[in-house]
Amino acid sequence: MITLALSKGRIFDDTLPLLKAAGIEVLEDPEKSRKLILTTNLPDVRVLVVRATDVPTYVQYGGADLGITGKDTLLEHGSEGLYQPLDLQIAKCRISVAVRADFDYASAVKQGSRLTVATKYVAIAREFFATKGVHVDLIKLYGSMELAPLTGLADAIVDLVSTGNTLKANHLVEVEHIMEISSRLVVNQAALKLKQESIRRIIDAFSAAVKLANP
Ligand code: PRT
Ligand code: MG
Repeated sequence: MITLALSKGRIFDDTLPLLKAAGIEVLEDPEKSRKLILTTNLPDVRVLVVRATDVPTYVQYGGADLGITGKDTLLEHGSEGLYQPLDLQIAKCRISVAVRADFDYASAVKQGSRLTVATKYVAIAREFFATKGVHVDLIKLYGSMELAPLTGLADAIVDLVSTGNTLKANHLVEVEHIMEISSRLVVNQAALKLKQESIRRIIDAFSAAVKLANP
Protein backbone atom coordinates (compact mmCIF):
# COMPACT_ATOMS: atom_id res chain seq x y z
CA MET A 1 0.00 0.00 0.00
CA ILE A 2 1.23 3.50 -0.90
CA THR A 3 -0.16 6.37 1.19
CA LEU A 4 -0.14 9.95 -0.07
CA ALA A 5 -0.87 12.81 2.38
CA LEU A 6 -2.71 15.84 1.00
CA SER A 7 -4.45 18.82 2.54
CA LYS A 8 -7.91 20.01 1.56
CA GLY A 9 -8.24 23.30 -0.22
CA ARG A 10 -6.10 24.73 -2.96
CA ILE A 11 -3.27 22.20 -2.83
CA PHE A 12 -5.79 19.37 -3.14
CA ASP A 13 -7.58 21.05 -6.06
CA ASP A 14 -4.32 21.73 -7.88
CA THR A 15 -3.02 18.23 -7.16
CA LEU A 16 -5.98 16.31 -8.65
CA PRO A 17 -5.10 17.09 -12.30
CA LEU A 18 -1.48 16.08 -11.69
CA LEU A 19 -2.59 12.85 -10.04
CA LYS A 20 -4.90 12.16 -12.93
CA ALA A 21 -2.08 12.72 -15.42
CA ALA A 22 -0.05 10.34 -13.26
CA GLY A 23 -2.81 7.72 -13.60
CA ILE A 24 -4.24 8.11 -10.09
CA GLU A 25 -7.88 9.12 -9.60
CA VAL A 26 -9.24 9.96 -6.18
CA LEU A 27 -12.70 8.40 -5.91
CA GLU A 28 -14.17 10.71 -3.24
CA ASP A 29 -14.40 14.47 -2.79
CA PRO A 30 -12.91 15.44 0.61
CA GLU A 31 -15.03 18.61 0.72
CA LYS A 32 -18.19 16.45 0.57
CA SER A 33 -17.09 13.31 2.32
CA ARG A 34 -16.22 13.17 6.01
CA LYS A 35 -13.78 10.40 5.34
CA LEU A 36 -10.13 11.15 6.03
CA ILE A 37 -8.80 8.19 4.06
CA LEU A 38 -9.79 8.35 0.40
CA THR A 39 -9.59 5.46 -2.02
CA THR A 40 -8.24 5.80 -5.55
CA ASN A 41 -8.69 3.86 -8.75
CA LEU A 42 -5.50 1.99 -7.85
CA PRO A 43 -6.11 -0.60 -5.13
CA ASP A 44 -2.63 -0.07 -3.67
CA VAL A 45 -2.74 3.75 -3.50
CA ARG A 46 -4.72 5.72 -0.90
CA VAL A 47 -4.89 9.39 0.03
CA LEU A 48 -4.93 10.83 3.56
CA VAL A 49 -6.59 14.20 4.12
CA VAL A 50 -4.68 16.13 6.81
CA ARG A 51 -4.13 19.75 7.83
CA ALA A 52 -1.70 21.50 5.46
CA THR A 53 0.78 22.04 8.30
CA ASP A 54 0.58 18.36 9.32
CA VAL A 55 1.64 16.96 5.93
CA PRO A 56 5.43 17.08 6.65
CA THR A 57 4.84 15.46 10.06
CA TYR A 58 2.87 12.54 8.59
CA VAL A 59 5.54 11.91 5.99
CA GLN A 60 8.48 12.36 8.40
CA TYR A 61 7.12 9.75 10.80
CA GLY A 62 5.96 7.36 8.09
CA GLY A 63 2.20 7.84 8.61
CA ALA A 64 2.29 8.54 4.88
CA ASP A 65 4.87 7.52 2.27
CA LEU A 66 4.53 10.68 0.22
CA GLY A 67 2.95 14.08 0.67
CA ILE A 68 2.35 17.35 -1.10
CA THR A 69 2.97 20.54 0.80
CA GLY A 70 3.83 24.19 0.25
CA LYS A 71 7.45 25.33 0.40
CA ASP A 72 6.19 27.82 3.02
CA THR A 73 5.15 24.95 5.30
CA LEU A 74 8.43 23.09 4.75
CA LEU A 75 10.53 26.16 5.56
CA GLU A 76 8.47 27.06 8.60
CA HIS A 77 8.21 23.59 10.10
CA GLY A 78 11.47 22.10 8.93
CA SER A 79 11.99 19.26 6.49
CA GLU A 80 14.32 16.94 8.35
CA GLY A 81 14.29 13.40 7.02
CA LEU A 82 12.21 14.32 3.98
CA TYR A 83 13.37 13.62 0.48
CA GLN A 84 12.13 16.40 -1.83
CA PRO A 85 12.41 15.13 -5.39
CA LEU A 86 10.08 17.54 -7.17
CA ASP A 87 8.75 21.07 -7.38
CA LEU A 88 5.19 20.47 -8.58
CA GLN A 89 4.70 24.09 -9.72
CA ILE A 90 1.20 24.23 -8.22
CA ALA A 91 -0.49 26.45 -5.59
CA LYS A 92 1.97 29.16 -6.56
CA CYS A 93 2.13 32.34 -4.54
CA ARG A 94 4.72 34.53 -2.87
CA ILE A 95 5.45 35.33 0.73
CA SER A 96 5.50 39.05 1.35
CA VAL A 97 5.57 41.80 3.92
CA ALA A 98 2.49 44.03 3.86
CA VAL A 99 1.52 47.15 5.79
CA ARG A 100 -1.38 49.58 5.91
CA ALA A 101 -1.38 51.85 2.87
CA ASP A 102 -0.83 54.84 5.20
CA PHE A 103 2.19 53.31 6.99
CA ASP A 104 5.56 54.56 5.75
CA TYR A 105 7.51 51.31 5.88
CA ALA A 106 10.56 52.61 4.01
CA SER A 107 11.05 55.45 6.53
CA ALA A 108 10.49 53.16 9.49
CA VAL A 109 13.20 50.81 8.19
CA LYS A 110 15.56 53.68 7.34
CA GLN A 111 15.17 55.18 10.81
CA GLY A 112 15.92 51.82 12.40
CA SER A 113 12.52 51.67 14.13
CA ARG A 114 11.51 48.49 15.87
CA LEU A 115 8.61 46.91 13.97
CA THR A 116 5.85 44.70 15.30
CA VAL A 117 5.13 41.96 12.78
CA ALA A 118 2.21 39.53 12.95
CA THR A 119 2.49 36.25 11.08
CA LYS A 120 1.86 32.55 10.90
CA TYR A 121 5.41 32.32 9.47
CA VAL A 122 7.50 33.28 12.50
CA ALA A 123 10.65 31.41 11.41
CA ILE A 124 10.59 32.79 7.87
CA ALA A 125 9.89 36.33 9.14
CA ARG A 126 12.62 36.15 11.80
CA GLU A 127 15.20 35.05 9.24
CA PHE A 128 14.14 37.65 6.68
CA PHE A 129 14.27 40.65 9.04
CA ALA A 130 17.48 39.45 10.70
CA THR A 131 19.19 39.30 7.30
CA LYS A 132 17.86 42.76 6.53
CA GLY A 133 19.06 44.07 9.91
CA VAL A 134 15.61 45.20 11.01
CA HIS A 135 14.61 44.72 14.65
CA VAL A 136 11.21 43.10 14.98
CA ASP A 137 8.83 41.88 17.64
CA LEU A 138 7.01 38.89 16.18
CA ILE A 139 3.42 38.02 17.04
CA LYS A 140 2.30 34.51 16.10
CA LEU A 141 -1.15 34.28 14.52
CA TYR A 142 -2.91 31.27 13.01
CA GLY A 143 -5.09 33.04 10.43
CA SER A 144 -6.59 36.31 9.17
CA MET A 145 -3.22 38.05 9.41
CA GLU A 146 -4.68 40.97 7.44
CA LEU A 147 -6.55 42.11 10.53
CA ALA A 148 -3.42 42.77 12.55
CA PRO A 149 -2.34 46.11 10.96
CA LEU A 150 -5.96 47.26 10.76
CA THR A 151 -6.55 46.84 14.47
CA GLY A 152 -3.19 48.19 15.64
CA LEU A 153 -1.97 44.77 16.72
CA ALA A 154 1.03 45.05 14.39
CA ASP A 155 2.79 47.44 12.01
CA ALA A 156 3.24 44.76 9.38
CA ILE A 157 2.34 41.20 8.43
CA VAL A 158 4.22 38.43 6.68
CA ASP A 159 1.75 36.38 4.65
CA LEU A 160 1.13 34.56 1.39
CA VAL A 161 -0.13 36.60 -1.54
CA SER A 162 -1.40 35.27 -4.82
CA THR A 163 -3.73 37.67 -6.65
CA GLY A 164 -3.27 40.46 -4.10
CA ASN A 165 -7.04 40.86 -3.81
CA THR A 166 -7.14 40.11 -0.08
CA LEU A 167 -4.55 42.80 0.65
CA LYS A 168 -6.35 45.29 -1.57
CA ALA A 169 -9.72 44.61 0.05
CA ASN A 170 -8.16 45.40 3.42
CA HIS A 171 -6.25 48.53 2.32
CA LEU A 172 -2.88 46.87 2.74
CA VAL A 173 0.10 47.14 0.41
CA GLU A 174 2.97 44.77 -0.30
CA VAL A 175 6.31 46.34 0.63
CA GLU A 176 8.68 43.37 0.46
CA HIS A 177 8.70 40.26 -1.60
CA ILE A 178 10.38 37.59 0.55
CA MET A 179 10.24 34.58 -1.79
CA GLU A 180 8.30 32.63 -4.40
CA ILE A 181 6.32 29.65 -3.11
CA SER A 182 5.00 26.52 -4.78
CA SER A 183 4.12 23.02 -3.62
CA ARG A 184 6.65 20.19 -3.34
CA LEU A 185 6.43 16.44 -3.41
CA VAL A 186 7.97 15.07 -0.21
CA VAL A 187 8.87 11.44 0.41
CA ASN A 188 9.65 9.42 3.51
CA GLN A 189 13.24 8.24 3.08
CA ALA A 190 12.70 4.81 4.65
CA ALA A 191 9.62 4.21 2.47
CA LEU A 192 11.66 5.17 -0.57
CA LYS A 193 14.05 2.31 0.21
CA LEU A 194 11.40 -0.25 1.21
CA LYS A 195 8.89 0.47 -1.55
CA GLN A 196 11.36 1.79 -4.07
CA GLU A 197 9.69 0.52 -7.20
CA SER A 198 6.16 1.81 -6.50
CA ILE A 199 7.37 5.15 -5.14
CA ARG A 200 9.78 5.72 -8.02
CA ARG A 201 6.90 5.01 -10.40
CA ILE A 202 4.78 7.70 -8.69
CA ILE A 203 7.64 10.23 -8.64
CA ASP A 204 8.29 9.64 -12.36
CA ALA A 205 4.59 9.95 -13.18
CA PHE A 206 4.38 13.25 -11.25
CA SER A 207 7.52 14.46 -12.97
CA ALA A 208 6.03 13.73 -16.40
CA ALA A 209 2.74 15.40 -15.40
CA VAL A 210 4.58 18.55 -14.22
CA LYS A 211 6.49 18.75 -17.52
CA LEU A 212 3.25 18.33 -19.45
CA ALA A 213 1.54 21.11 -17.46
CA ASN A 214 4.54 23.50 -17.76
CA PRO A 215 5.84 23.18 -21.31
O1 PRT B 1 -5.08 25.10 6.53
P1 PRT B 1 -5.74 26.45 6.47
O2 PRT B 1 -7.23 26.39 6.34
O3 PRT B 1 -5.25 27.36 7.58
O4 PRT B 1 -5.20 27.19 5.14
P2 PRT B 1 -5.68 26.99 3.63
O5 PRT B 1 -7.12 26.63 3.52
O6 PRT B 1 -5.22 28.19 2.86
O7 PRT B 1 -4.83 25.70 3.25
P3 PRT B 1 -4.71 24.99 1.85
O8 PRT B 1 -4.79 23.53 2.09
O9 PRT B 1 -5.64 25.61 0.87
O10 PRT B 1 -3.22 25.27 1.39
C1 PRT B 1 -2.44 26.28 1.89
C2 PRT B 1 -1.21 26.28 1.05
O11 PRT B 1 -1.55 26.73 -0.25
C3 PRT B 1 -0.14 27.22 1.56
O12 PRT B 1 0.70 26.57 2.48
C4 PRT B 1 0.57 27.64 0.27
O13 PRT B 1 1.64 26.77 0.00
C5 PRT B 1 -0.52 27.50 -0.79
N1 PRT B 1 -1.10 28.80 -1.20
C6 PRT B 1 -0.98 29.34 -2.44
C7 PRT B 1 -1.82 29.67 -0.46
C8 PRT B 1 -2.11 30.77 -1.27
N2 PRT B 1 -1.59 30.53 -2.51
C9 PRT B 1 -2.87 31.89 -0.73
N3 PRT B 1 -3.12 32.86 -1.45
N4 PRT B 1 -2.27 29.63 0.83
C10 PRT B 1 -2.98 30.66 1.31
N5 PRT B 1 -3.30 31.79 0.59
C11 PRT B 1 -4.12 32.83 1.29
C12 PRT B 1 -3.26 33.93 1.94
O14 PRT B 1 -2.84 33.49 3.24
C13 PRT B 1 -4.20 35.12 2.01
O15 PRT B 1 -5.06 35.05 3.12
O16 PRT B 1 -4.97 33.52 0.40
C14 PRT B 1 -5.02 34.92 0.76
C15 PRT B 1 -4.40 35.77 -0.32
O17 PRT B 1 -4.86 35.41 -1.58
P4 PRT B 1 -5.00 36.55 -2.69
O18 PRT B 1 -5.31 35.79 -3.95
O19 PRT B 1 -6.15 37.41 -2.28
O20 PRT B 1 -3.71 37.30 -2.78
MG1 MG C 1 -7.88 24.96 4.49
